[in-house]
Amino acid sequence: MKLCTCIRLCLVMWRVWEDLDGTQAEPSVPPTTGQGPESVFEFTVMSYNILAQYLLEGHPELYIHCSDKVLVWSTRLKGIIQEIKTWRPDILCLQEAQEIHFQKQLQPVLSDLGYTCVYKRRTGSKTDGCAVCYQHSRFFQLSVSLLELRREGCELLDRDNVAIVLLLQPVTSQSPDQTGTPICVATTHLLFNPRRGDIKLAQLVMVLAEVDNVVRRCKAIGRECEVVLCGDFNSFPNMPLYQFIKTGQLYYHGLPTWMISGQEDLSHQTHPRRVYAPLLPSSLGINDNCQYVTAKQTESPPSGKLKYSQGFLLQLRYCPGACERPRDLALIPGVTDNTPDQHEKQPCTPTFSNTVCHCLNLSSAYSHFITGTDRQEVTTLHSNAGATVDYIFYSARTERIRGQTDKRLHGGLEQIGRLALLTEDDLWSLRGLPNEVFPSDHLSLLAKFKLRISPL
Ligand code: KL2
Repeated sequence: MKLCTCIRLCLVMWRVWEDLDGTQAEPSVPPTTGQGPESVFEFTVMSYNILAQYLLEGHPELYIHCSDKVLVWSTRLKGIIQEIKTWRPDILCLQEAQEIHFQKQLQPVLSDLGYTCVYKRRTGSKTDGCAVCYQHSRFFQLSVSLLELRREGCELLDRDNVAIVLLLQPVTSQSPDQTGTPICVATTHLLFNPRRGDIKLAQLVMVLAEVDNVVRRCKAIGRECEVVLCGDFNSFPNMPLYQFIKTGQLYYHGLPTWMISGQEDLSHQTHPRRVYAPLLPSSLGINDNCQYVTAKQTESPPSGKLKYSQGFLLQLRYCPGACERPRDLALIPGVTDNTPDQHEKQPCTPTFSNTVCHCLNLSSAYSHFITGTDRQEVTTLHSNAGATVDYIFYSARTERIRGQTDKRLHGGLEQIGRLALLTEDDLWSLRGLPNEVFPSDHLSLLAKFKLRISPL
């Protein structure tokens, strides 16, 4: 074996594949009658910021620890292709793909590997962008949205970031009458500026609104829809922007803008810039629930008529008062004692004003710690420090409770594996990033999911 191959193999071994199957046991209840047998569809998703060469060359101070050789584009290109070939993800989401390099060099190779690619360049003078590539033997593309996160006349949306939102239909061979739940795959690379979390949050709201729109279009035709949201969010774990994605709610009014992403600690500032409500002007047509406002919703009801809309009244149906059986109402099991189906509740209605919400129920494929330890993982590393800024979020399978006994897991994706990340120390022992093995200043993230497919 050639020495360089040997070194490569040894170093690739640093990243361990973790099987997570079996951690989410299905409660042992018989299937509801009427539902046929389920089959499963397994697929992998990679999110990878491949470091645009023009950005590398524009910020040499970030790569002073690197040998010249590992910074040459032709060398890095080979490494990036090798990384993709090693793991062959079913869905590949790229950030910082330089347009000319993507179109002339990466896409032809990806095409030969069986991928169909969608690319969106950043606006303005930026020459990199995002791409989503999927194995066309495994998915059928139902829709595509290419988003520009710059909007004229909106103070917080004045930067050149973009996003891609695809709706993919799994193609299954097991049985032709079984088509899997569609999967909405979204990727973005949010603004870098560590001081401007307000802009990152506004950009994220735009992406979530498009995802919500795709999900709702599916639901309108009676189909569930799963979500994978990944990319480089330029935000740290557990900081407000991250918490917003995971919990579905963020009270943002008054937050210092640096704190939203937590990328840099500016707590020493006595008069920090803060974000104030409303985050986005109503003219943008996106409400605090990260949903597009339809013309119908903005219309005010004719005067003297309907004071409360049907939508408003529907929101009240599960308020605590509405769920309590009045004392003099006879108990009819299953009717007057029923608590609402958790899934049917409307979790995306903001509890407070000055809050943004979404109802996508997202979990992170990574825990941000090396499994079983308290050592922090990182997804990127520059001359100064390592950090986690890249994520794969997915709509997780949740427990749906009907009455006291019937507990069933509902819809959602089950994560069944991931490629472990590394710690900052691990990466420094490999001479930092990029190096001979890892061709970008980010590591790839790779997660494997299982989708249960019921007959239509
Ligand atoms: O942090 V990044 O790298 O997600 O890996 O995203 C941005 C930064 C990317 C696109 O804007 O370019 C990098 N200092 C350090 N890195 C920078 C800077 C900067 N001033 N500006 C852009 N980037």
